[in-house]
Amino acid sequence: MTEIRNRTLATWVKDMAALCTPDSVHVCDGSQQEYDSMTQLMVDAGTFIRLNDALRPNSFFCRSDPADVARVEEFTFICSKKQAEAGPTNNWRDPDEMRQHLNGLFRGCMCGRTLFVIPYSMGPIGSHISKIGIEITDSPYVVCNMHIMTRVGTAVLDVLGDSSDFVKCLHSVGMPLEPSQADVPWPCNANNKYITHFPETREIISFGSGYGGNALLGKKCFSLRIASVLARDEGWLAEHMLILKMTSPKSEVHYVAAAFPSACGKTNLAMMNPTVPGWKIECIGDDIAWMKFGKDGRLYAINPEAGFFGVAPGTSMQSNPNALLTLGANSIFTNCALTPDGDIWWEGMTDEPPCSLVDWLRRPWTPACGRKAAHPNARFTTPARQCPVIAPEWQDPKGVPISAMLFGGRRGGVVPLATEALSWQHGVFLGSIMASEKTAAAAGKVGELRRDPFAMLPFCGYHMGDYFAHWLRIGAGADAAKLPKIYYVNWFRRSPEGKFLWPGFGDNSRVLKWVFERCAGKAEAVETPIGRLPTAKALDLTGLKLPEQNVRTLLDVDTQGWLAELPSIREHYDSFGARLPAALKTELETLERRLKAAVKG
Ligand code: TSX
Ligand code: MN
Repeated sequence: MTEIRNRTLATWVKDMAALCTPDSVHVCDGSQQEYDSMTQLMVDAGTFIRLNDALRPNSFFCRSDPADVARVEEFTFICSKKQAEAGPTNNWRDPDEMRQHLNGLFRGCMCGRTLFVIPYSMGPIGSHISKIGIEITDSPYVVCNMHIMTRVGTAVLDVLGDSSDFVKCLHSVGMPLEPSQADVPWPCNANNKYITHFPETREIISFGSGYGGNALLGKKCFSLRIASVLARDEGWLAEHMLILKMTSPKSEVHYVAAAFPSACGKTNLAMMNPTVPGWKIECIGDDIAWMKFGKDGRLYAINPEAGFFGVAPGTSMQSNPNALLTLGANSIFTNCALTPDGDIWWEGMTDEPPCSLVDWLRRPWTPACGRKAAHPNARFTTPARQCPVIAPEWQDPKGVPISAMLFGGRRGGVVPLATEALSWQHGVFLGSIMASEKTAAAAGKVGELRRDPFAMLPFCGYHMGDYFAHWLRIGAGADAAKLPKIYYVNWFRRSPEGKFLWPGFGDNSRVLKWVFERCAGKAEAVETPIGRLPTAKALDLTGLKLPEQNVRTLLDVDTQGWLAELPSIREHYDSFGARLPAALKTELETLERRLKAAVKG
């Protein structure tokens, strides 16, 4: 077994083993053999079902406890010394009190289980933008998923050497076993979930849940909540953004990063097939971007992840063929449905559902039964390297230079198809007021407007007002000509009858083409009170047959609509109190002035 020579790590592992009292300790080497033995272990335990090898080689189906199906924001805590540091968007607990409480929960919590030590790198091993985490967990499901989602193993320990520069991530499903107690397929502690972050000491402690973002601690917990604090302190950006590469027919290249709230199709955009002839789009990442300034003054991004942990329902050959092609082998499917021939299915995967299935709750299912076969938050875990449109440089340790950043949301009205920010500061303003209308999937009234600044509301590890200030500082300290241009986009504008005005999906490449040509200084735009909009001529709509009225609405500046929205933006801003940067208040006032001047004409 892999040996731990790092003294800080060895001491921590010894201490945690003494606290959690597992039956054994396994240090992960990251090998294929380790992955295979771990999946077999779970097949034997009844946690995994091996899928039909002829249809989906080396892939597994898994159902969670119905009480453990999603991230639990109400039990997610930022444990900074001062409550004010966590800000109004986070749950806060005193770090000493939380540690004491967690100590009680972790005492003996791994009885009857193996303690796994997972050394992992977020980002290509050895990249100057990458960071190392060590996750201690009692969940083999977590080990398998971390194998896909991060770079795991001995090579990480080699890079770490004797440094103590790693994020300690402690995780337990919180269900110790008595000597003769049989395990369950999905152990968890449904009534005792704690997802806790200690930004000052760069630690993560998670108890009670085995699911996704609660348990795969490299993702939301490290790469966003803890990394956002590191980024603030070290002068870089840790963002909830996809990264894509766009290549023109003349082989010119621009890289774009984009932030969207949930249910806007971020993964679909990250790997879409463009409809504009001759243009190519390739994927660098679908969820997280870490960005640092290079020596040339440009902002370089890496995808810290190595896989996709995507929402399965709605993923089809129509909405995202490249995701489905990625999923052809070596993948884990959680809370999907099982077909009679040993494959998986979910709502929206095919036009016609199969005649019979076993659903995510282990019950027989038919199309007529009136229930969903897959949980709406069912997930696939799949290696990024298998994506047919993964960019060859997706693991380049230098990262890729970002030319443009997109912000967006799901808006039936008011917000045009695309708007270019007038400046970095105006772009930060647009990011800070990002909003999306609720879909049926989440709690709250359908159609209700929810602000989700930079799509970071659940993921910023410190005060959101300070986060806005950090974004402004990044811009102020940079060469403005080398900063990415910022855009606000909306694929979801509707007609008064409720029909989508924009075809979306691959046709979003038409908007990206305009963005690309703006970056190249070639495309036209008109300055309006809300920013620079494409002219109808500047948007390549050839072959679309889009009614002229649609184009007019999509590119219309709804002055009255924007004016009507100002009170809601003001209320949003008031929630950040004195830590809201004055520059953003100024942007809001300037916007109001420009809108009112437009009304007077
Ligand atoms: O992912 C989406 N994107 C981004 C794709 C690159 N979706 C799926 C919903 C989010 C999970 C979209 N839905 C997009 C979109 O751009 N646009 C829409 C709205 C829409 C839905 C269906 C149609 C058109 C627009 N259908 C037809 O026009 C036939
Ligand atoms: Mn995400």
